[in-house]
Amino acid sequence: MCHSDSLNNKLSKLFQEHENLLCRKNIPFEYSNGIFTRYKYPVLTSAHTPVFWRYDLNEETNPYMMERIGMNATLNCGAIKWNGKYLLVARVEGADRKSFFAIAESPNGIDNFRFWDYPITMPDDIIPATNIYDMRLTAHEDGWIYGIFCVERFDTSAPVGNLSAAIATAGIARTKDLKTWERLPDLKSKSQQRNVVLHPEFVDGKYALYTRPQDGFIDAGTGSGIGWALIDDITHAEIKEEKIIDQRYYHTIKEVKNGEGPHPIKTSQGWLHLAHGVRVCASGLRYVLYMYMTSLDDPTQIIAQPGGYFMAPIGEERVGDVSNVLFSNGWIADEDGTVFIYYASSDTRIHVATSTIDQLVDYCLNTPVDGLSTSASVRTLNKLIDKNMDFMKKHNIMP
Ligand code: BGC
Ligand code: BMA
Repeated sequence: MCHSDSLNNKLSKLFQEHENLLCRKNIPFEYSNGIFTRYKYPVLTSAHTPVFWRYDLNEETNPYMMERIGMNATLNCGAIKWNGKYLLVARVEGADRKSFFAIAESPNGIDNFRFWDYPITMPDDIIPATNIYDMRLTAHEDGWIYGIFCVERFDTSAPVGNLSAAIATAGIARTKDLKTWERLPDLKSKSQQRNVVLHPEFVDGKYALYTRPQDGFIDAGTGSGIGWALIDDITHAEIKEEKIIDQRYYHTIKEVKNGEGPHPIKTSQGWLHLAHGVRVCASGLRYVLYMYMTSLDDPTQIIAQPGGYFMAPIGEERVGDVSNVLFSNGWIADEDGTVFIYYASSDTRIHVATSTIDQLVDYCLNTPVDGLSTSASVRTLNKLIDKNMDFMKKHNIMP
């Protein structure tokens, strides 16, 4: 009796604490650079996963009421507005290092995210995957919602004893209700692929993919960057020709690797893109987010390239399982022009930042490009200072 009472107490405490976390109101940070607003709390953490995913609630089979299945992190989510709700397809990583996809839903996009009862049971391709992650969602004009994600398998050609060698491919699945997913064959490509994203519209009557060809599993290798490929048949997707539309440069935030984030947002002035850029430093790889725009007439042509990063990790965002990483593969453009940017920090938790389409377009069109050298950067800076000096003189403003 006494036992059950204390068990009931434990259970109700677990549920209560969980409920408190889920219902916690998020608070925008007052300080902002004018481009976007960050929020105080992450929108999803491993603690947001349902209590009944982690605990066996039955006292007879779990007398100590211990966690039976550990959840390690929630990260890199796809995002979509669906029946008036803000949905994230999160990459949930268990304590066993396997990732899977699970949907969390919020009424307002900034807090109150709650996981659906079951994760997504993703059907396997012919060769089962060891891991899947980082889904990009695209509600395509063909009427399906596609999820394209990274599929990782062991590289069976690796030398004996090398248990880290892997092969990355793009998995493709589609759905009409986000519950039942039809798995299509993985993308056929000459190189390994990660960060593959489906463009929402047909281009020349074909499906269009943003790609990221890579020589090895980690190494982006020769000449790569964000690529573009037209696909004849999405149910047997194959890259026949691929061209790089956003390349990497020496001594920039995307020197080592870059990859498309979520699919671009269509605006009256062009396609608005969010991507990640990687550079290498003594502490490892540093991942930041950057933006660019492409032309509505020809989505392979870049029309705006703001220099430097758009967002980089700050404060607690800097630390996690893979520190010094911001990664985004999901955003939602609302009917009123608000943009909810969902980004994960250090492969551990998911945050939101808000902005508007107008602000982001202004950011892209009016942030100076990276001149690729220190002299160019100082020239650009001096130009702005000169302009402001004139302005301050004219208006009698004392700094
Ligand atoms: C991890 C990914 C990572 C990739 C490359 C995978 O095994 O799950 O998070 O991006 O390796 O480092
Ligand atoms: C990658 C991505 C992400 C991850 C990042 C940092 O290559 O695909 O899954 O956030 O590495 O570990």
